[in-house]
Order: sequence, then C-alpha cells, then structure tokens
Amino acid sequence: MNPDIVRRYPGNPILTKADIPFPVETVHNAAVVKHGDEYMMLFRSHLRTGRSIIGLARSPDGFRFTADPVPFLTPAPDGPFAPYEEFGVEDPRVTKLDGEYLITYSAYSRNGVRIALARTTDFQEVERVSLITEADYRNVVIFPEKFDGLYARLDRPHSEIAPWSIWISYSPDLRFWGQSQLIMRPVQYHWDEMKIGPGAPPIRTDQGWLSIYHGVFQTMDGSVYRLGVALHNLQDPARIIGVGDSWILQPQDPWEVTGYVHNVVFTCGAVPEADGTVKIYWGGADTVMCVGEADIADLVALCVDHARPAK
Ligand code: BMA
Repeated sequence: MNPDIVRRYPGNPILTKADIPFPVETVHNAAVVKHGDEYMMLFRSHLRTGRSIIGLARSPDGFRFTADPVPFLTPAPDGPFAPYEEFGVEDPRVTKLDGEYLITYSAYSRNGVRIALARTTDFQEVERVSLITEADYRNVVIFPEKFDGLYARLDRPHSEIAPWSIWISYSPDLRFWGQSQLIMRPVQYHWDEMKIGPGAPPIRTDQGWLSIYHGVFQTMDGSVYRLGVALHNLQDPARIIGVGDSWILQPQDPWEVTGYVHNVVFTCGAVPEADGTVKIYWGGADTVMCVGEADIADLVALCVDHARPAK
C-alpha cells in the first residue's frame, strides 16, 4: 500500500483558534460540504468552560477558510432541545439531500450524549428538527440518497458488553429511526481494535459507498485515533463489500501528535471532487483543522484488494 494514500496539504493546519473572531480554545472535528461555489465548514470549538459550540467558516477553494463573526450553533437556551444540550454541541456532520443540508451533531447533557438533527438551506437560518437517538450515541452520518424510500444512517451506539461498532438504521421521515443492525466491528489486535465510529458521510462511487471511519487503538500512552475506509453496496448499504486492512491516516504532524488530546486524527467530513479526488478534513489532536487529498480510486482499491473482515 502507498503510505501516502492521503496527501497532506502543506499549509496545514488550515484553521486554528487564532483565526476565529470570537473566543475559542480549539477548532476541530469539522464537517465540510460544498454549497454552490463555496466550501462550508461547520467546526467544533471548545470554550473556556470546556464545553463546545459549532462555528461556520467559508472557503472558495477548500483550503483557505474564513470564519463567520458569530457562532453557527450554540446550546439551545430553552425548548425541547435545551435539557439535552446543556453541556455542549459537538462533532457536526453535514449531508446534502433533496436540496437541503442535514446536520447531525452530538448533544451533551447530564442525561448522556445523544444525536440531534438540524437542517438549513442557506447556512444562515438553521432549524432544529429532532433528537434522533436516545443516550448514548455519537457519530451519526446520513447517506446522501434514500434506499427504497427510506433515509439511511450509519450510527454508533455505546455498549458495556460489545466493542463500540458501526450500525445502520433507516427512517421514513428523518425523525423515527429503526431496522437497526450492526454491520462493522473492530478487529482484535488491529489498529482499530478498541472502537470504531462513522466519520464522514458516505461518498457514492461506481463500486459502492465509500465510508471514511475512525478507529482507536489503546496503548500504554493513551489511545491513538486513526482513519480507515470501508465500501458498502450501492443498493443495500448494510452489506459491506470490504474494509481496508490498513489505516489511511494516522497522527504524524506535530499538531496531530500533541494538543488538547494527543495522537488524534478525527474526521467529520470529506468532499469528493469532479477530478476523482476527495478532500478529507480532520481535526488534529482535538485542537486544529487539517485537510488532505486522496484519489477515490485508491481508497476503493484498498477496500477491495486489501480487505479485512467487516465483522
Ligand atoms: C472521541 C470524541 C471526539 C474526539 C476524540 C478524541 O470520543 O470525543 O470528539 O475527537 O474522542 O478525543
């Protein structure tokens, strides 16, 4: 395998707290999506309370981002979401579907962590739709197409019994989700053996849905977060064609190795381009935002030609 399957952008990190016009301590774990000619980045930032909010930055080219003057989404002050967001909103993902942008994010509170769904059409007005999981869930990504009339998502419940794994669920209306099944597990004594979770919303390719996920390995010096890839059947995304045996990205640059949480690369978004490349965005050490490029064909080939079992 090519060790540089993801080519890091030489200008990394592309967004840090110094670039944000309101006080934050970190800029990380951002969703990125193309809206017209602009790349929209919804990033997570820690405040000095230790709790997180979501900001918005825009870019003409996917590399140079400028943050809006005010946060995009902060914990709901009242209403049905408020009791579940009091500890912060984290790790957004964005999927464009039927002309609107569906935003999933982790809502933290004394009741645990669950996933909320919001929507926007213009990145100005944002409407909270529903809390779409109970506790404890993180890392929900919605597919950009429906399957037999149903929305589909990859999700990641927590369990005391089983290693944290990737599941799939379906919904007729984005509010009520079910038909859940486990489709991918960590592999023992492998780079993702401790836990895995969906990263970027899946990308359609000719060979299947490409999913970029994170995997965690426990060491004597804490956990290491890396990124890997899996390929799902186009018509039936619950069927996994292959999971790449090796990671595609691991902490390497100084701002990935050291920061708020050491040894973390964590993705919430990737943008496929017309030339067959994909821009992959990741948070470095829960502190800064980075980007790199890969050839989609290489990532697909890793899943097909160098696969490990999905479960
Ligand atoms: C996970 C989440 C992510 C974070 C990662 C590394 O459990 O909290 O937001 O990037 O840990 O700290």
